[in-house]
Amino acid sequence: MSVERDREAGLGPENLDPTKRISVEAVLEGLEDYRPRRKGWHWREGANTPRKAGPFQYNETSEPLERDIPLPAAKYFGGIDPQPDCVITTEIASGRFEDDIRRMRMAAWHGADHMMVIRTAGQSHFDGLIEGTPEGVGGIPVTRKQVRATRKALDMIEDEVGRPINFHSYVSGVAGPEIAVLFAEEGVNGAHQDPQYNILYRNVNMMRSFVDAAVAKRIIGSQGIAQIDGAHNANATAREAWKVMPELLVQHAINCAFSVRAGMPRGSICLSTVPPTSSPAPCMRLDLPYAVALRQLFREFKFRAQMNTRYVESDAREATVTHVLNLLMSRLTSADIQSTITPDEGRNVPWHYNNIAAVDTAKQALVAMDGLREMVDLKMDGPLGKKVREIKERAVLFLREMVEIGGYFEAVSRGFFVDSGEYPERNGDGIVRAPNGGVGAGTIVPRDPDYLAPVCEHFGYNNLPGASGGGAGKPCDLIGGCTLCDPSKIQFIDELDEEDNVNVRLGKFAEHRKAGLLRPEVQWYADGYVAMTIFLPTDERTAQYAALEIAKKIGMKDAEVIHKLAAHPSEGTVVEVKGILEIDVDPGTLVIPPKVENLPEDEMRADVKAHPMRIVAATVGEDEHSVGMREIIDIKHGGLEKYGIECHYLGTSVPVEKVVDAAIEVDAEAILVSTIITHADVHRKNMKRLSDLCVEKGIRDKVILVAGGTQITRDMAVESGLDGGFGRGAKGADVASFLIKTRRERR
Ligand code: Z98
Repeated sequence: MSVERDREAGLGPENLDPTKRISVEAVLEGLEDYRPRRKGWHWREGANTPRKAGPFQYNETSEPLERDIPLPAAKYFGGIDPQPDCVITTEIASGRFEDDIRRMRMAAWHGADHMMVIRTAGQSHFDGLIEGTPEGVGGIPVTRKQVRATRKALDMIEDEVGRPINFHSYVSGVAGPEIAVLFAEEGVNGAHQDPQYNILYRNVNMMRSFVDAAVAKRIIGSQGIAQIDGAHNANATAREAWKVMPELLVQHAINCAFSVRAGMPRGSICLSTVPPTSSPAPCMRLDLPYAVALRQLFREFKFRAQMNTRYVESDAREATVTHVLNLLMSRLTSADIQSTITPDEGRNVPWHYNNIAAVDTAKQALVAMDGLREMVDLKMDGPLGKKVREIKERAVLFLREMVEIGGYFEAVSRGFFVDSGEYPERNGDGIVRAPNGGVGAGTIVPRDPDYLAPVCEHFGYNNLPGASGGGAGKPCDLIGGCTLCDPSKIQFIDELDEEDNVNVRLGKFAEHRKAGLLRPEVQWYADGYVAMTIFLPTDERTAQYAALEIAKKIGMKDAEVIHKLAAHPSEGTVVEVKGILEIDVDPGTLVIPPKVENLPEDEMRADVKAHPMRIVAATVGEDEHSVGMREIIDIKHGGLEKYGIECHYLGTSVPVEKVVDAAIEVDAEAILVSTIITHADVHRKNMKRLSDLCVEKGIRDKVILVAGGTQITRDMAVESGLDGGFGRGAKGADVASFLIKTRRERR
């Protein structure tokens, strides 16, 4: 889309101001006429091109973002934010698109370019398209309004970060073809579609599911929408998840072959691969051969590396380790799309910051393993190669048996799939569906002689003369254009429920927003949720109830334990509690001290090298505290010595006079005193004494005077006649930066 059209559409970088939250009202304005500005999937630009970022060389990155939030440690490397070569997914299921788009914006800044929205209602349970965004029983379905608003917001966000962003949702259930058309019309870029999913997990009639899939896949494929299959669900559902490896290959094969036959380009077909197991299982022995077998068999297709969710528990640390091990698998084999579902899956806290944490985990691990495959080879002539072959053989035998007994439908009716035995072993606990049963059974009818497909891109034939693609024109010429060819024909129906719609939801907190109040939130604006980590010196069960009692005492509503971990059966337990705190803070009433920016580290070092600096330091008065001052000085912990400052440490309980004399003796440029004890205002007296003495001895103009201590503030030190003061949390870098800046000002 051209810049001019961007502007006409009210878009462009100027439309989103990084210092302000996205305006949902602006997104909703003119939504009825909004058209997606591009269709189809977008892979990252410039992958496989060697590039530099800061001091480093990378071989598996893509084009950098224009606006981003780098990993925390980036500050040591010039603030670089290298973007891995593969697309990074974040999965959102808050149910409210007006809040989802805010989370998408945050995730995009951290490096996600695949926003997967799964609605809170099983979409496959709807028999047709739903208008509005009702929150009724069963959760929220997908609707045109939320899809369009989300795509519009993403158009704004991608301008802001400088990278196209893929929007993704799910095409399933007997409304699948209608949803596929909706997604094609509205510029959705990726979709799950797998007829086996409907059959096994949603009990849709098997024939109906495949007929619908042909139609949906053809439409998805025609728009360049990327498709993700559903094989990973077998792993997530199976009792012993690692035993379904042969079946996973079979499920991928069925969906790939069917998709190609339905007219989908191979490059749009993504396998949803999942490392089948998790530690403490020896997962590399199983996950790596599985990943290799899959990539060998399905070379021509794309890989979406899902992370293992089957064994995700409530421990965010454990889930993150699983995620990182899965990312290692992605780097050792390949991934075109990297999923980042955790660490929230196991404890139902799909919150803003968990999405961000997982995106950062993927970015961090993938960038860390840049070039791994150039350095290590997978050794195929040992246990790896043997296991790869074994998995493939089991899968081929599975397929062969399926064909021998009469095909896929027969196999499903005999419970071949999601059986907990490792094929050819069977435990008889697979999912059984009857060929003539399930939702939509008996609904397949031959097309009428005068059948005309509702949109041009359609599986199979249109029976009207000139409509089957035989003539020069398009089938929809007969009806003056379909909605894919002429988007002005799309009917936009606004929300029908007067009480349950986005405007009502926004209205509830309109005053709150206007007043600029701040209330904690995790997924919806001002939802009030917070999480609290508590350690209690008792057993797990007592700790759980004690934690809830603490939550009650601090006024937390709806408190719930979301995680607990015994440190020892009786010594202690860690408990995480979530609950609601309806506390508002007016930022206008906050006293926020001005932010002091330290000089860059290199600049400090260069300054001290060019103009050597010497200081004396001591804990003054009758004060034996030494640790704080020594931490400020010590090179190991980033103290003054790190920047080349020569430090003369005089010890503790040093009289102020002695400190000043020492400064004169060594010709110090600064005197640093630590004063922790505050009894009878002794800290203020010591600071004042230091200043007075320096004046008396005629060195006040030559020395920078600094005090530190837990109770010291800058203002207090200045009031006492010193130049600077540092309190709790101060670091050597803060003091070094202050000294160098002050010296420059005096020069
Ligand atoms: C994922 N975290 O894959 P309902 N079709 C397929 C699916 O896998 C799913 C749906 C449809 C997982 C999310 N997968 C689970 C092939 C869901 C959606 O019933 O329409 O909501 O199912 O990203």
